[in-house]
Amino acid sequence: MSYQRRYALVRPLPRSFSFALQQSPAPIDVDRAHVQHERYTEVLRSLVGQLIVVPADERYPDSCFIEDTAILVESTAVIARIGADSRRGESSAVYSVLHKLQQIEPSLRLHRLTEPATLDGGDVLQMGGKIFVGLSKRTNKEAVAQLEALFPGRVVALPVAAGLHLKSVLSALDDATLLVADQPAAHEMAAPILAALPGASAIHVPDAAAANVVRVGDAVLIQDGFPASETILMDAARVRSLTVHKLDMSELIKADGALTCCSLLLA
Ligand code: CIR
Repeated sequence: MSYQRRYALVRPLPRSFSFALQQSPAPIDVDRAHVQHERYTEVLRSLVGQLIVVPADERYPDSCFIEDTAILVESTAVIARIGADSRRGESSAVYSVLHKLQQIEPSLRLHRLTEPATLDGGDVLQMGGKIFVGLSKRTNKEAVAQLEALFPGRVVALPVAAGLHLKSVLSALDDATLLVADQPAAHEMAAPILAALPGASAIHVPDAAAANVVRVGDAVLIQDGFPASETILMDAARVRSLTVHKLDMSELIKADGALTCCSLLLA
């Protein structure tokens, strides 16, 4: 399968990012976070057909984590109801941008999850034609039911036993390769995914943050600053002839952000 993406949506980091939600409070250097996010944006711009920038919004400190606002499955966009109250309003600007995109992409269909569903895009992993949904503090069973109605036979729900989101500890390098943090809870989460995908296998990395990568075309974005995981990821990339882009996202990690969370990718 092709991992090419025609569009990527990103949302610039607001100055209010210093008030982003954090599982473990740590002071954030917003200037540095801004530089890290800009670099991420520029790398992505070089890899996709068109980069769409959703306007920043100071009212939402976490809004750079645009992945949580929607899930894009082929030509269908499902607008999420984000689990955290303080973030719920983030989805409307993304809806507006996608609605506008329909003018040039008429095949793009838009749906909205409705109350009482809550879902963060970070809890959704698409791999091998399946849609894995992590049941977490942010994502509930009602969201799973609404997704099942939209994508019959493709949705697999599983509990999030570690990390904020499903993809806080795992991600897809390709349709047959799951990257998984080498910790018991992450192994537990990976098991139903691998069971649902015959022929798929896991690559384990010691650092949870490094288990989250973004695959675009023949390139992969990985976290800088995790040397033990990097050796494993570089090897996996070399075997698959992938170009590696290393990104330092240390300030975004303080707000529990991973690489996938800073973009929405449309095939
Ligand atoms: C939050 O707690 O919602 C944000 N501080 C982090 C969201 C990260 N999103 C993601 O991994 N998809």
